[in-house]
Amino acid sequence: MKQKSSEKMEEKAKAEEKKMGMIEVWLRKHRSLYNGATRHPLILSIRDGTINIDCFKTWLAQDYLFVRAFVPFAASLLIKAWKESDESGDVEVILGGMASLEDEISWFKREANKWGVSVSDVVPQRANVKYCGLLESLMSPEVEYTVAITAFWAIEAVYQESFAHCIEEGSKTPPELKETCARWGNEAFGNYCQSLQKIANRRLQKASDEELKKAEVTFLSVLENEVEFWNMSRGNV
Ligand code: HMH
Repeated sequence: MKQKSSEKMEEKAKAEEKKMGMIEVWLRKHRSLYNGATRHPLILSIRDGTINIDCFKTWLAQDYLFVRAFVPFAASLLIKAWKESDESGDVEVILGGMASLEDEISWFKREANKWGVSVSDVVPQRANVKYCGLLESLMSPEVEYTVAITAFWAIEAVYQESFAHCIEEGSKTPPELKETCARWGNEAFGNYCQSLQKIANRRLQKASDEELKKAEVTFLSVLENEVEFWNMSRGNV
């Protein structure tokens, strides 16, 4: 009897969490890892103007390759939204994100050129290979839309929060890096991340316990990969 009532309480707590929004629950639960990804020493060094420009160039070159791998992941997510989503509006949000990626790739090429970095000669480093491997695993049709959209949101949100921090009042970001920071730190990109978060929350609310667990593990995996990606750019491989 007692067993049953504690099970019931657990069910009730889970339902409460879902109502609140799983993303908010996870952000609270995993705050230190999330801060590790969004307030990394590399980001802090951009913000306080002490950045070693070679680290920035490494990041730029490696992120160009990452974004190229991010495009097919976005495409796979679009297919999942079309097939599995309960709301047709999801497709427009994802399609909007994909459309910006074309511009982003052109921007990377221009920016690299400006810094004397040759994008055709970039060799992916270990952390990049690993992160792109995660993206590829998430492209599998066996990965549920709910899990994939959670990952997609997390990937975009980490950059949004990181770079927005570099252009806040009082930041000392070098002028030549401000455009980079504004790419992800701007308000429109922030709103886009909010839309993704809303979609993820809506899906997670309807998810089974098993799906929820998978989405949470994937979220953590994204955060760990983001930290390693920043570490790599700083040269500590
Ligand atoms: C490593 N994470 C990394 N690169 C990016 N460009 C983004 C997230 C955001 O798109």
